[in-house]
Amino acid sequence: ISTNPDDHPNILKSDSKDIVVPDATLPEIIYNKMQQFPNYIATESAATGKKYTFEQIHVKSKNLSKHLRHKFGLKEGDIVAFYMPNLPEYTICFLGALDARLIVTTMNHLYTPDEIAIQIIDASPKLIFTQSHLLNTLKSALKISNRDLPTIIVKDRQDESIPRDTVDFFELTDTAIDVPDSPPGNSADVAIIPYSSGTTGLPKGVQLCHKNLIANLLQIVSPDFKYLKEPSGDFQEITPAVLPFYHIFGMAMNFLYLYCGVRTVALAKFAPDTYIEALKKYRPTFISGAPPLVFFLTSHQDVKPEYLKNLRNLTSGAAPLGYSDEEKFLKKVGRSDVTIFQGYGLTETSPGITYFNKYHVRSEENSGSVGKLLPNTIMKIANVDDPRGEPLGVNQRGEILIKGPQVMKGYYKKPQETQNTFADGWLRTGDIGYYKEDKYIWISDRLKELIKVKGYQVAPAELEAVIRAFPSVEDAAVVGVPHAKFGEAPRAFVVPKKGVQFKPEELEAYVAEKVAPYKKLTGGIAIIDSIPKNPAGKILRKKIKEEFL
Ligand code: 4UW
Repeated sequence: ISTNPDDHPNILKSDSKDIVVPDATLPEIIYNKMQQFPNYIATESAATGKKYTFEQIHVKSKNLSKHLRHKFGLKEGDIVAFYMPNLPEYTICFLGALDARLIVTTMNHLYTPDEIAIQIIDASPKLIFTQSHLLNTLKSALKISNRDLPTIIVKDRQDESIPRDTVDFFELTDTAIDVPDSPPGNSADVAIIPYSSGTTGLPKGVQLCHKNLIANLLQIVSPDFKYLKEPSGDFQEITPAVLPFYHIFGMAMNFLYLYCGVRTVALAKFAPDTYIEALKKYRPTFISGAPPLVFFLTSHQDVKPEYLKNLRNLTSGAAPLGYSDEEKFLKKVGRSDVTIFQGYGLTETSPGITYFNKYHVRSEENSGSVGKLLPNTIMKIANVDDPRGEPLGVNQRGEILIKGPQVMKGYYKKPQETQNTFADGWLRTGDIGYYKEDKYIWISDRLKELIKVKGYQVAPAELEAVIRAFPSVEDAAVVGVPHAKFGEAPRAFVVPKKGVQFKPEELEAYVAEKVAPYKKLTGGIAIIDSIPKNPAGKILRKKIKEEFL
């Protein structure tokens, strides 16, 4: 009889054979693999057509790595920030910084100065990569945070001049310097710090180590789950990349594409015309996105089935996609040999936890399932009031807790929040779900506050702080409401100050100015008399939903 509590019969284990996670760094693993297909195109810009082969990515990121250490004097463990849209050069920045043993923190290029300042203050980066058109916003953010940062400009075009007091990215990548390589890194070093609000409160830095990222990459390409084919002869997978590289889903996909030799066409933002243009021009073999992208492909009349004639796989995640949505998409494509994969994960798990494996059979019965556990991953369904208690069994709903090599080290400089997120070594996901006899997993609800708009994170606590700063507001609470196009949208419940004339449109405009577009109050504003709270002052979001929605 086992004394290991993880051998409890209710604890779900992966169906798939364990993988071995090598003791290495992410760039070592990727550089090594890229040598198998050096002359294929690795990435290019949809807007300018600028292209890089895998060999060029290797050489340029190595040059960048050396300059970061020698020109800027950065040392292992220093943090650098990326504040830019999806660009082919993003990949060079990533590999270069990680090869130099630096830590990367990423910011959405749509962030406002306030949002950027919060992350700059928290992460204290030593240098930032950005583009000329974002410089004014960055300057405002630096003023708010009372800092100055060496700034590297990734130009859209080689002949563009760069602003004063900034450094030209291409000057660094295109000139070799004769200095030794960085000393070898450690797989337990932190590699990236993306931000996530986790189960509660404001966005926090999620420390993901090289070994976490390598584990998740190798879990996804393990024999039961691998779906991308490596280049050979005339064949190469090609994908339009609109999932933003700053967010864990787009970021991990980008690492996966490099590892599998995929030609990645970077789109700086999602606009229907340019996206459709890219489909028409490149005829992708692979598309990844959140459900709103699948709905777009299905319903937009200018997305012609012939643009999808080479499509072999589509992957959807970050929010639920039902069987009927899959059916409609396949009907639109007019072929049944397109495989749809769904996955579930979190920033805190690098991000993959579950995925459809290659034995998956689409059926009404497993509609809405997020698939099965990746190798080396175990899951416990816990009573929501007692995460340390006896694990629940088949078909019983509770909070999903995870253990695996992809689970984060912890939140950056937040020991208390880190402690609250783990229960006896298990990561608390804040999601409610269950599994069936055949080990298929469903996410049925969300225990945590997080709102997902088009798959992106909106933290109610962050919006509430913005709303409370509006002069006529006494108190506020934000919850997610269902939205036909976005999945969810934030709705504000507001208590106006006594005797003050309150105009919701003014608050809406005020918030829109302070936050990135996807965080706007697109779910509406409702005026109420008081915000339901518990005696400790915690907002009772469930009660708000029950009472007012
Ligand atoms: N169904 C329902 C889903 C699903 C979901 C996530 O912003 P984060 O921290 O991270 C993400 C990660 C997305 C992702 C990871 C791995 C993967 O394979 C894949 O698809 C192929 C997507 O979005 O938000 C994490 C939260 O997002 C919700 C859930 O609440 C989770 O805690 N979420 N995926 N398939 N809900």
